[in-house]
Amino acid sequence: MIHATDFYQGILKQNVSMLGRAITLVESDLPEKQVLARELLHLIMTSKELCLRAPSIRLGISGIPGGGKSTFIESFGMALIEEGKSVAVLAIDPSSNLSGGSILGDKTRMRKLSAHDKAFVRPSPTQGSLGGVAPRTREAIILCEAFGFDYILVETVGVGQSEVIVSEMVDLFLLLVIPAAGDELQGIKRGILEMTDILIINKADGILKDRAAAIKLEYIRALSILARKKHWEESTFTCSALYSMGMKEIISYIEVLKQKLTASSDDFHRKRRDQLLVWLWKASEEKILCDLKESKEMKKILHQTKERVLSGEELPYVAAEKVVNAFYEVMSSSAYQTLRSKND
Ligand SMILES: Nc1nc2c(ncn2[C@@H]2O[C@H](COP(=O)(O)OP(=O)(O)OP(=O)(O)O)[C@@H](O)[C@H]2O)c(=O)[nH]1
Ligand SMILES: [Mg+2]
Repeated sequence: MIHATDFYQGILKQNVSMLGRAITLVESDLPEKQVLARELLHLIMTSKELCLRAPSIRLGISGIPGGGKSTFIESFGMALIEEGKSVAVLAIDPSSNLSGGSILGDKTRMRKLSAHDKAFVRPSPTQGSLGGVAPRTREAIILCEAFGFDYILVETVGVGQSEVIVSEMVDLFLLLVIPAAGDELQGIKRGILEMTDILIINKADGILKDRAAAIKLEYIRALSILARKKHWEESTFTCSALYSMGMKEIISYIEVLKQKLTASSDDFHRKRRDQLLVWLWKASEEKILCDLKESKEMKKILHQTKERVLSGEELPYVAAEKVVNAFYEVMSSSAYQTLRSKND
C-alpha cells in the first residue's frame, strides 16, 4: 500500500509520475483517497525543508474563450524554459466535456511544452469545475510548488467567475484579450480589470498587427481611467502567441514584479496567508453544502421545500431559513452525533 510519505518523498525527488499520481489523488472523491491526500498536503504544508525553498511564482491566465490562452501558455512556457526556468501548467481540459476526459485535448495545443522535461502539463477534466477552475486547483498548485517548479501557470476557461476564483490562488493575474473590432474593452468587468496585473493583447500578427498596436493605446487610455491604481503603460503588452513574439518582454516584466513581490517577504507571505483564509472559507462553504445535500433527512425536507418555492407558496429566502434551521436540528440530533463519534 502506498503511504502519504511515499508521495511526499517522490515529489521532493522530482519524480514526475509521482506528481501526476498525487494530483489524481487530491482530485479523487473517494473517502480513503481524501484521507491520504490530506496527509500528503499536511506533510507538504508543514515541511521545514520546503519552507526554506524559494517559492514558485503562481500566474493565473484568463481571457475570453478562443483568445489564445493555451497557445500563449505553450509559447510563454517555452520562452521561460529557454531562460532556464521550469514550468507547471494546470489547465481545464476543454475537450473533457465531450470526451469524458480521455482525449489529450490541450496537450495537443501545448505539444512542445508537454514533451519538455522542464515542463509539466496537467489538463484536468471540466467535470465538477467551479466557475472555470478545476475543483482541486489549489491543492494541485501546492503539489507543483513542492516539486520545485519556478513557475506555475493556471489557465481558466472564461466564464466570468473564473477570474475571481483564480486570482485568489495566484501571485499575479494575466488577462488575455484580442485586437477585435468593436467595443475596446470587450465588455470586461471593471472588477476584473482591477485585479489584472498584466494585460496582454494577443494575436498581434498578420492583418491584426497594426490594429493591436492601436488598440494597446486605447486600452492604456481606458484602463488608466477605469482602474487607476496601476501603471498600465508598463503592464500592457501586445504579443503573438502563435508566432512566439513578445514573450521575452512579458517575462522581463514579470521578473520585475516578482522581485517587487518577494522583496518584502512579509508582504508576500501576507498575500499567501490571506489566500489560505479564502481557502478556509471556501472549503467551509463546500463542506456545509455537501453535508446538507448528502444528508438523508435533508433530502426529504429539500424536496418539499422546492415544491413550496416553485408553487409560489413560500419565498426562497424564507424557505432557505427553514432549510438551514432544519439542518441545524438534523446536525445536533443524537443519531447524527453517534455517527460522527464513530467516524472520528
Ligand atoms: N493569429 C493568431 N492566432 C492565434 C494566436 N494565439 C492563438 N491563436 C489561435 O486562436 C485559436 C484559439 O487558441 P487557443 O489557444 O485554443 O485559445 P484558448 O483561449 O486557450 O481557448 P479556450 O481554452 O477554448 O478558451 C486557435 O486556432 C489558435 O491557433 C495568435 O497569437 N495569433
Ligand atoms: Mg485553452
